[in-house]
Amino acid sequence: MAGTDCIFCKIAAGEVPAAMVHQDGDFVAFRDINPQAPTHVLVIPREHIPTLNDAQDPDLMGRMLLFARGVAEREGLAERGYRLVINTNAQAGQTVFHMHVHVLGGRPMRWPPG
Ligand code: DGP
Repeated sequence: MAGTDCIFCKIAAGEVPAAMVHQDGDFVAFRDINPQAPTHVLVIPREHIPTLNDAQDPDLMGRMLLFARGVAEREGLAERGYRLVINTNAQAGQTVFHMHVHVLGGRPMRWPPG
């Protein structure tokens, strides 16, 4: 069920515009409004799952990971390298409570992340 007033549910439904990258029946990929790297794409499940802590379906989560990998491939990042990030809850900096995978690439990444 869609989260009422969830911005990412609205993007998935086409009710709020976003720079779409790729989508299928289960997932949507669009460009982050506040990019932190030359390529910064968000991958979301169409299903409203607030955080990774709420995820139940291992098949859906596995396919989301492979979908994100496919986005990295489409963006030409696979060989150079890219980073997938799932911020979960406040201390990790999650601000939108519809779980999402950040696909970041196009510049060298530091470790550890801040
Ligand atoms: P996080 O901090 O992990 O919850 O990341 C949320 C990201 O979502 C953040 O990088 C900015 C992005 N974002 C928030 N609102 C919108 C929006 O309306 N459109 C797009 N494209 N990105 C958004």
